[in-house]
Amino acid sequence: MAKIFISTALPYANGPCHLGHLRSTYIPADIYARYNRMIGNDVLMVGATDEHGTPIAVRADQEGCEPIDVSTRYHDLILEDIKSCDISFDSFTRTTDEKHYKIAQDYFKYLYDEGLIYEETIQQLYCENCGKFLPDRYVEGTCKFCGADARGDHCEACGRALEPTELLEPHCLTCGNTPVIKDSTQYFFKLSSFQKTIEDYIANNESLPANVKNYAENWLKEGLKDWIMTRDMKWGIPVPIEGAKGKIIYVWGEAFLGYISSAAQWSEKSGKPWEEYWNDYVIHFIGKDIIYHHSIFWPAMLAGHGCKLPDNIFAGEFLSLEGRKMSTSKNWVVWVADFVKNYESDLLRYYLTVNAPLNKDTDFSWDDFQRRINDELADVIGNFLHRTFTFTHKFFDGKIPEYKNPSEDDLAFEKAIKELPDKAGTLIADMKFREGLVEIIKTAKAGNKYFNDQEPWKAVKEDMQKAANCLYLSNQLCHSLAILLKPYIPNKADEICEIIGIDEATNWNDAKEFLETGHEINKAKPLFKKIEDETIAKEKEELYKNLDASDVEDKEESDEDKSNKKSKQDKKSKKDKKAKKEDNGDKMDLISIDEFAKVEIRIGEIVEAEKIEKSDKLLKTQINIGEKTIQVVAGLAKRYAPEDLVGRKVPVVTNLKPAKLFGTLSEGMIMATESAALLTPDDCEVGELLM
Ligand code: B3M
Ligand code: ZN
Repeated sequence: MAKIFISTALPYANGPCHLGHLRSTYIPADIYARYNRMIGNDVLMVGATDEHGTPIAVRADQEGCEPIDVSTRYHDLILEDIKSCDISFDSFTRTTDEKHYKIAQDYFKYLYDEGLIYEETIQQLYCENCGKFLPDRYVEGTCKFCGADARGDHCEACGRALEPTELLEPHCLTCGNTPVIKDSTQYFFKLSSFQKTIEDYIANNESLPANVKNYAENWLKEGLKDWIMTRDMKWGIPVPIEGAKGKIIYVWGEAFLGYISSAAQWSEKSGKPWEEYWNDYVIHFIGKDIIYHHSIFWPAMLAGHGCKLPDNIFAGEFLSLEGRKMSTSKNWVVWVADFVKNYESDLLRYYLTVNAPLNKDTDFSWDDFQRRINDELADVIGNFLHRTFTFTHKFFDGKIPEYKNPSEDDLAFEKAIKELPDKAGTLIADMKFREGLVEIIKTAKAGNKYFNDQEPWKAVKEDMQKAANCLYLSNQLCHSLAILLKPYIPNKADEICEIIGIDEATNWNDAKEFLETGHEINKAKPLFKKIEDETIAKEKEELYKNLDASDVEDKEESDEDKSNKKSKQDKKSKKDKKAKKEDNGDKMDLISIDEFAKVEIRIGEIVEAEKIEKSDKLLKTQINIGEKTIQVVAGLAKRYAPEDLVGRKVPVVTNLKPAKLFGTLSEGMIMATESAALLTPDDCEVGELLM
């Protein structure tokens, strides 16, 4: 049994949580924590709010209140957000706690006494109009490295930590004046002396993910410079050195200690030493914008103190919203608190996990959210659970039937059920949370197919044992889902356990045990409600209200936008496209295998086809794609009569966003040539997935 110290980046207490916080940090950390507890590891998961720093002080200035008022308000809201999403912290504290002050000051003093922090008089920006120094966010200007607009402490565009004096064309945030340069004595951390230590740490740590490694290596190439650890301002933890009056520890010089102070508070209550967890295995979950701090500053501060360095740093990439960069100032954001008012938080946990691997930027779109919830949670998982439970009640008195003389199909399905816990578990342990979930969904899909193939509704009349075997195994998969879904969607998992009539899942390996014949289950109840089109339309209307015309024009384009736009332009005229091709020789835009892999193509069988009124090109078709039938509008009418199409097998793109064509819903696309000739995959099975 391992002891695992899990931390989540400390959000600044100057705003509530939005979907980005959940996606990059809290949800992955929670899945990892819950899974590890379920396999018997001893987990300590800690977090806190980061209450110091200029953003909070600036906000308090703007609101005419004290910084502690601002940070308390948001600490409380953040705590609510976290609870509402069932993030299973063992300790969630705040950096204005007394204990945090003490730990941070002792740490600083230790480094100072070791000679790793030294004093130096430097030039700082000073606003003569406001009569104060302008650290960090009190000043804005242009990043000298990349030319983007930047704040005094950090450039969002290139991700670098900055010194205010490194800004070009600086101006005071409070009054807009150009600051002057003035001498001030500050305390520096000898970061430069850790160059080799950090290089070795990054190079030799096998667990660090590629994004963290790459960023860190690039920065290390520039050579580490000593780092100012103090500020001339009021809001913060006083520098614990005589003669440093009026100075505070820079927020990044103490926020990391929040991991430790949160754990130390937990130790006080639990009586268990947090150090045992740190010294066994420690992993930090963060957003990608703070890789620099966690891969360089923090390990150096730890090394300076003779502490063990983090075993792993997991950095979630960014989430955009409806194809645009999220912006709290423009209200282009979905707040967690608003979301959970209307939807169960498990839906959000599901969507933000399954949407994309965490090491890739991705987008939250309301339509896609609806599609995934309806098509995957409701149609695949919900449907499988529901039909199994209702059938068991209808034909087997609510009891798990006897399993005898299994057929080949039964044996294959039994094998898939038995293999699932290890398959999904290995992926989660390997930080592949999405892939673990996809494996679970895939098995439920296979469950639906098995159920269809066995046709237990017929078998009860003709071959009772066949129906019994089908329901025996289907219930075993339901049991397994109740356990394996727990790290992902804990409430739903508990509800499934309740129906099956077992205790809430706490042990991952219970999913390998089968329920006994005769075990009685409770009545089914609907677990996943479909989200209506109108509901989504309303969400979009609310959100898009926040965009004004100028936003539309100077919209920051995400890659997805660009490619959407591009594909629209490309489709605009085939002539254009051809001309472009000739112009460029063969320089067409290439797509990566990853992009291509996003397209799901299945073999479908057209079961119905009819003309669409007022269109001479379009046909409305119903296509059986294995586990369900979808409606697809296809431009085949000029070449085929509807009756000629019925019974034909065709490749179908099955994961397109549904759209309306001539007022008719289309949930996929039949693949055909430019001249509307069908491709004929005669040798394939219906439902088969193309690789
Ligand atoms: N508060 C920045 C952020 O919220 C900072 C993280 C501190 S983690 C020790 O992204
Ligand atoms: Zn000023």
